[in-house]
Parts: sequence; C-alpha cells; structure tokens
Amino acid sequence: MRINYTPWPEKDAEEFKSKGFWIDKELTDILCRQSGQRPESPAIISEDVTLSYRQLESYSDRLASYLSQRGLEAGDTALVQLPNDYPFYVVYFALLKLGVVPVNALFNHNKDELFHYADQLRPTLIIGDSTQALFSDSTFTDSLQQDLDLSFTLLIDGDRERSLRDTWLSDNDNEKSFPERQATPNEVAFFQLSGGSTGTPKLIPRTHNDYYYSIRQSVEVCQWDSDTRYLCALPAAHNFSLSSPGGLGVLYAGGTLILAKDPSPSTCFPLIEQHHVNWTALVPPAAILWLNAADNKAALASLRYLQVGGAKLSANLARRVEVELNVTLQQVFGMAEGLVNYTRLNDDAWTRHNTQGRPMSEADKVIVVDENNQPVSIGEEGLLTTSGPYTFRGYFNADAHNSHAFTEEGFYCSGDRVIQTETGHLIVVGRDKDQINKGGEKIAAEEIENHLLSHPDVFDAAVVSMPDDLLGERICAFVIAQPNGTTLKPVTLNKFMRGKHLADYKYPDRYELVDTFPKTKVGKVDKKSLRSQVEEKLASHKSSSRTSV
Ligand code: OOB
Repeated sequence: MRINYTPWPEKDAEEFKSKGFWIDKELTDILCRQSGQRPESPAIISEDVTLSYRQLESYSDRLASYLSQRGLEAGDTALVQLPNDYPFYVVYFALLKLGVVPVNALFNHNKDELFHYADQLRPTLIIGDSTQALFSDSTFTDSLQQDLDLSFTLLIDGDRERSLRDTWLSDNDNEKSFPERQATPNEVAFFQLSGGSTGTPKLIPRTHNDYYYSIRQSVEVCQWDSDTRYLCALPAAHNFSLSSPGGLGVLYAGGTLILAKDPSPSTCFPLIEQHHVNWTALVPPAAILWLNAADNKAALASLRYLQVGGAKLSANLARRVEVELNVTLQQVFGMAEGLVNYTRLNDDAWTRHNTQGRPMSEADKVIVVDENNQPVSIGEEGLLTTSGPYTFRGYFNADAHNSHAFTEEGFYCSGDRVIQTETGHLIVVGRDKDQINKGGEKIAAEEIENHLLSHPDVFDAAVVSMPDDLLGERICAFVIAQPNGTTLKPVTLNKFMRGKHLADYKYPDRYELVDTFPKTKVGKVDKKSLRSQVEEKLASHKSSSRTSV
C-alpha cells in the first residue's frame, strides 16, 4: 500500500533530479555506504554501548527480519516512541529497510498526542519504552486497541516479554530474511511532527528523496566528515537533531553520534569530555543553562561548534555563547516542514550573532510577503513563504488546513515574521501563527483552548504566550467562566488539564480569569492585547517584588 501525500509538481521534480538534488536513493543508503566503507568505525555511542556501522546494519537487518516474519510489510505504518538511546536508530533503519512508515513521537509526548497519531495513521506496529509511564503496563496499548479498533505488533524496550532488544541481541539465524523491495525513493519514508497551530497535531510526510537531500546538503554546509563527533542532546526524533545535520547527518558523513538523554550540563559535559565531542545542538534555554554552568568549561575543550535553534536566540546571548563557551556559534532556523537556514561557519560575527542564518540550498525559494501575499523589499518585515526540493507540499490527510497553509504557487506559509538582509540571511522578528514557542517546544493555542473549553464551567478560553527569562515564552490561558455562578479557580483548571494527559510542556503556566476578551475590529479575540495585559502584569509584579526586597 502506498502512503498518500501531496507530490511536488512534475516539472519541479524533474528539475530536482536533473540538478542532482534528488538522487533516487532511499535513506537506507546512508547506512549502507558507511557499513561498506568503515564497518568497524564507531557509529553510535549511547550509555555504555558503542555500536559500529556493521553492528547498526546487522541489528537493523535482524529487527527488520523479525518484523517481516510477523507480517509487517511496505506501506504499513508504525507509532514509535523511544528515548535518546541507540535502539532509536536501529528501529529507524529497520523500518526504512522494510518500507514501514513510522511517526516518531517525541519522548515527552503523552497519551493524548500518541492517541491522535495512532488515530491518523492506524499503525500495525507500536514500539515504546518501558521507562515511559505509557508503556510501563498494557493500559495504554489496550486502550488503543479497543478505542481505535487497532491490531498491531507491540515491542517494548526494557520489557521481558515483548523485548525490543532481544530481536537483535538474541541468537538469530535469520540475519537478513526480509524481502528485497524495489526502491521507492519518491514515497513517504516517515512522518515528521508539526509544531502546529490547529486543534489536532498534524503529520508531515517526508519522502526519501527530499529528506536525503536535506541531510546531504546540511552535511555540506556544516562541513562534516568522518572526524565529526556530534552529541545529540535534543530529542532524537526532532528535525533539528535528526537531520540538521543531526544524527542522520553524522552517520552519512561517517562520523560518530553520541546520544545524551537530556541537554543538561550535568549530563552533557562529561559526555563531551569523555568522547571528544566537537559539535552539538541546543535550544536557547539549554544554552543559557550551559552558560550558567560554564565554570566547568574545561570539560568543553574539544567542542568547536555549537548550533542553537528552534527558538530565537538574542544577539546578546549569541555573543556570550561564543565568548564564554569558546565555540563558534551556528544559528539554525528550521522547520519540520522542510526549509532549514544556517549561519555559515565563515559568516562574520555580526551575521552569526544577529541573524538566524540563510537557506541551506541554492534551490530553496524564499519570498517574504505582506498580508496580501505581495513581496516586500529587502530589509522590510514580512511573512516567510518558501518552496524547494525538501519543503513539503501538504500535511497528511488535512485538505482543509492545507488549503490555507500554502500560497497558490505552492509556497508553504510558515507563519514566521522575518526580515531578509542583503546577503539573504533571515532575522526572525515574530510570528503570525497562533502558536507558543516555549524554549523550542511548540504549542498550538487552539489545541489547549479546545481542552479548556471541554470543562463544563468554561465559557471561553484564549491561550497566548507570556515572556519568560529562561524559556523565552510560557503559556498563559485567559478563561471566562460560564455565567452559572460557579467560581473557577486556576487550581481547578490546572487539575482538570492534567487529566487530559498532554505532553508536560503544553500545560498552561498561568491562568487569568476574566469577564470578557478584548476584540479586534473584525470581532476576533485580540490576542495581542491579551499578551500585553499579561506582560504588564508580570512586569509590575517583577518591579514590586524588586522594591519589596
Ligand atoms: C524547528 O522545527 P519545528 O518544526 O519544531 O518548529 C519550526 C518553527 C519555525 O517556523 C519558527 O517559528 C521556530 O520554530 N524556529 C525559530 C528558530 N528555529 C525554529 N524561531 C526563531 N529562531 C530560530 N532559530 O524548530 C527546527 C527544525 C530544524 C532545525 C532547527 C529547528
């Protein structure tokens, strides 16, 4: 069965091939090349396990064989949720080999998110980790089976009965016993997750051809090679750490991928020292934690480049990162939907500190437009629209949403407000999408509003960002109670929301109970005004607490 997705226009596809952007190979080629060229080199280091390229190839062969024996085949879908540990990559390549198309949920996604993914994909394979509450017993998977009427093969890392690792670690005669398939480089390889601005999380189909190009081009821009030792401290499944150039980039380059279970200095600094890490990637709040822990700087001696992205980094922090951590900063402004911008390694200091980079490929088309989709001039603020050889053409099964997420010319409207400089670098100045960016974690306001509205005493809800020193933004929920005499309290709402089993970062950090919402001229909730309201409140709070000390 073929997974449905919106293809690029034939003319563009031909051009991408003739110019060598699309090489008609599947992503399995990344591993195949290196396990042939450097079989015994360390591919992945994770906790106390070092996996060579040959082992990664053979473990993923064994898992693919196991799954094939259980009836999984090309075109099936899978729901995977694994932490930053080497099984993530064994599973990633095994599924590619079979043509089974996964969505890799982030490790902090909870029941609600996983339920939505399963509902959209109807997976026949589920892979989880027993250290995660959801997979520590069968309650969640039973409910998927019953409520969604699904039937699937279940493999759990750390579970004795359905042990994931046993499929490759136990003696297995069938080293490679899955059917050879014809390569399908124009088909969907896996789904990326959208930060989203709508009620339900959206899935982004990524094809072999488009994703492989983004990896190769990222490796070229970052000049990675077999000496690259990259520490992956952000969630392995995120587009930043997977392919910008990320884990797949370092495997493509023949280097070594070191996996950290979280980005804290206490986890990462010893790993950097022990494994001579020379590249890593962080979101801005993690960079701040690293700056605050920098009295232990000797541990970072091998680190040469630090990527920061996922949310805006201030110029001041950018400078501090370079001076205090003694690295070259690379800003990365990307999106799971495609386009990734990098500052270049030889960009001057002003550009490295003040811009979020420029498109990685000469084939990326970026047009900054005004509200009427008319291009604005260089140096003027506008909305980012883009198309190119690795920017998708439509969310999975979401026609209504797709109809306004793209321009008539097929350019994706990212919802970011940017300024383009003379050199083509982009400066992110704001956002037009109804989303909160909490230190790189994206939250669709509508999703949280819908949950709040399901409370019987809530009449209306509006979710906005509020400023935060560490995370950049946090979530503030403005709520109007039903006029039924009950008094709603923040604690009640908080408890109610916790019962929704959302990813932790999605719970509102503050509730404001109000009687009405300010409205715009066209009668919509004026979120700008709500943002200023909470901002003022926080500012006056800060200054009164300062005077009271
Ligand atoms: C990355 O991907 P997503 O899909 O989680 O989020 C994309 C959105 C962008 O549209 C933008 O609003 C924001 O995140 N963003 C940034 C940023 N990088 C991403 N805003 C300001 N400055 C930056 N440097 O976040 C992502 C994907 C690949 C590489 C890097 C980040």
